[in-house]
Amino acid sequence: MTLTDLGWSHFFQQQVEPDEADLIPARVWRQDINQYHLVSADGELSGTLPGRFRQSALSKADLPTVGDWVLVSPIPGGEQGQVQIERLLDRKSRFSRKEAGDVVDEQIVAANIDTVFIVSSLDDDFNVNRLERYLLLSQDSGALPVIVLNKADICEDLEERLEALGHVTRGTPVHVVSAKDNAGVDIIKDYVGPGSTCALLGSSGVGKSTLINRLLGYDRFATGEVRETDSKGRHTTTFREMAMLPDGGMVIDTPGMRELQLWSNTTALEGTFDDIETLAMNCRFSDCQHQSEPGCAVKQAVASGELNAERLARFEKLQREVAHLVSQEDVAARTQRKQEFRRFSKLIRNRPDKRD
Ligand SMILES: Nc1nc2c(ncn2[C@@H]2O[C@H](COP(=O)(O)OP(=O)(O)OP(=O)(O)O)[C@@H](O)[C@H]2O)c(=O)[nH]1
Ligand SMILES: [Mg+2]
Ligand SMILES: [Zn+2]
Repeated sequence: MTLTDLGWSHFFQQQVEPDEADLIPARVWRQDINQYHLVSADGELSGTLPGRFRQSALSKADLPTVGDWVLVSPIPGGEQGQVQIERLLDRKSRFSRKEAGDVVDEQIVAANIDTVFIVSSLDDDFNVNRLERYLLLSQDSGALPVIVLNKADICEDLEERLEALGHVTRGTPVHVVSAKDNAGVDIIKDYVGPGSTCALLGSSGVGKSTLINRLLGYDRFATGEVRETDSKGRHTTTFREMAMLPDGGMVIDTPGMRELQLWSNTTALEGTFDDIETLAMNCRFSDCQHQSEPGCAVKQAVASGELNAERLARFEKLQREVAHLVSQEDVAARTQRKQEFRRFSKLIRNRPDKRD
């Protein structure tokens, strides 16, 4: 296997400094608690992360994750294939969300990906809002989003669902497949050539692992039945992992995400809702909130049927969420500054020349 087969390119090569020429480039295949499974041009490696990485990381996003390129060195006296991670190379793309729970931090779901397959199932779990949110998060990722609607074999109202989706896709390719019947699945291969990387994202139970097993041609990843009551999955996949496809290219399987909070800014909102932004340019007031202001072009478009009222409601909800996130980030930054100040003050106090 060559580095190019693994996705290496000029973008990564140019980051290698002259004094790093002895280091080995490797890609993060899987991450366990204390160990990174890596693949280099010479095969699999097992990497550890020196403590300095965690100490200097301002965010979890500064640590290597699945899909990342790192530079490693053999551990002197260590076993064959045991390496230490020396440096994380800049990412060419990344799909991020806000860390689940109350933590205000970015979680990178997949790094250095070319295509994001947003997988949804055509059963009771089908949810246009959720798909729209995935699309929004894809906007800033640097990867091409593609929607995959799985379980076509059990869908009775395909046309209706496609129509509902039409309001939010705005040019994103949509493919209907059935992993169970192995129907339409090959279309995914068209997006993934040698050296390129894709990731499958979506809720638990939509069939991500089943689809990947189809692409691989064997049952590599565990799959699990969905609940009968609401078609929701049981979180069968628990960690992210990369696999090599038979015809070249790589795929990342991910666990279904319970929470998909934005880690993003308003630019992504504007990109995804440019129809509303365009309408808003014709509002009488430039700071129109599209509530009850006179001369509101957005409200007018809703009244005339040109703009879907639910789409406007979702836009407003996401706008509030972004505003909330931005204020939370401010708080997090302030707390961090205070901590840093305290630490620094203590350092100064304890300096030998200051002691009396
Ligand atoms: N009817 C039908 N069932 C499918 C299809 N694809 C997958 N399934 C079933 O859906 C269930 C969930 O599939 P998984 O592949 O485990 O789903 P997942 O998205 O990987 O779920 P997590 O790992 O929990 O995130 C399994 O019982 C699959 O057999 C399909 O095309 N049609
Ligand atoms: Mg899975
Ligand atoms: Zn308005």
